[in-house]
Amino acid sequence: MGYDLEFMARQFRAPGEPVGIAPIPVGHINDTFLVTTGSPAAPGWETSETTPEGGVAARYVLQRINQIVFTKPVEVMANVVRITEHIRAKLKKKRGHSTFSSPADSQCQPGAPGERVECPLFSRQLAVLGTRDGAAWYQDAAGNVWRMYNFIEHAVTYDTLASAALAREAARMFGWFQKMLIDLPGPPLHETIVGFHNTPRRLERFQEVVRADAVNRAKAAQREIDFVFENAAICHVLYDLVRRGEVPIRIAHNDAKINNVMFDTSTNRGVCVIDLDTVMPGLSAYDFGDLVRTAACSAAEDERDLSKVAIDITLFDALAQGFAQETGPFLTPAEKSHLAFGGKLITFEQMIRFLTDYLAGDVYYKVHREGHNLDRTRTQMKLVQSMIEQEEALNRLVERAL
Ligand code: GN1
Ligand code: MG
Repeated sequence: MGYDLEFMARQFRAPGEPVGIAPIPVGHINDTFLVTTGSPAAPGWETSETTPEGGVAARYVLQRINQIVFTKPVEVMANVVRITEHIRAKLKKKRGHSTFSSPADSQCQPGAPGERVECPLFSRQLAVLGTRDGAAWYQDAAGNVWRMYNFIEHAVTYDTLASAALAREAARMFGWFQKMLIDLPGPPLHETIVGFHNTPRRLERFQEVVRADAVNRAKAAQREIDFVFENAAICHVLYDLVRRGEVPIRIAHNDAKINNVMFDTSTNRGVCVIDLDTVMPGLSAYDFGDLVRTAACSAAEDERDLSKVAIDITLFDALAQGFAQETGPFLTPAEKSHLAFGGKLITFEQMIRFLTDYLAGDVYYKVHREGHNLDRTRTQMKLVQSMIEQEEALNRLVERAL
């Protein structure tokens, strides 16, 4: 990579001097770094508001936006600023508080280990720290676009879940997120990735890649390729409903995978939703669907032992309840009756995306081993099969939850 990370960090209005910068190896798309600053009490941007520590902000998230994926990073940032400011402003009005115990390993001096700390709710949401020139992002000489967020302290993400209580809370958070954005003023958000959940189009692209078989991998994935063609009808259902105006388009997260929600380390309560680059017009079912894909099964997205991969009814039920708690009051009947279907759709779409990338030679997702995208494809396929087998039960659980 070879970026001058310290230079990048210095472009932003984080109070204090950067004293440590380390990669955070999460996400398949952007490059993410944790920036620690010294002399944290230096006067700076909104310090007392953005951190639970009352003005001693010390950790920040620095990201380089992947511009192969997000070709219009400026539009991404315009969306992100509107979204984060709207949510924070709404929470500020509510004046809610979040209480947690200060963990022993905290670098942010929120108090002695174990001490109860209280902070305003809005301060534990993502906020964009502008540059010293007042812009929301920084463009380096090579054209890379960088941004900085506050680091949400005393909170964790999970790549997989095994507890129904956490599943419920995760789904409640993504439901809450849709609710918070229902009254976002102004024009529609930019479509940061055009056709992101356009499943018919994803299917067409898949067909092209299979036909081209550019890196000669189709043979190794024949069973998976056949499965996609046999189940291709899944791709058209929601798309057709939207076209006929039968399901409303609203602001959705569109990447509601389980590790995009943060939980408080001491209470396990949901704190905030992160990874906002794909927040744009979408369907409620996309978010519920991505939750089902990533949280209704306790195996990892790239688990090789497929006997561990199946929809767990207890986790699914918890997701349905959590999501219904926040969205039940505003979803239309057509949205409600397609929530469970969203799980199958998004998982099938993800299977198509991983398989497309495998066949194209791993050009989109970061891969960490040979055949990584094919392993991911197989878990998604197994999940779709599991959802097809249990379809009636899943629909009933959503109905009951709503
Ligand atoms: C990517 O960046 P990350 O890991 O949160 C991807 C999602 C996929 C997901 C699969 C912009 O999300 O759409 O569902 O990987 N994001 C983009 O794990 O393509
Ligand atoms: Mg992410």
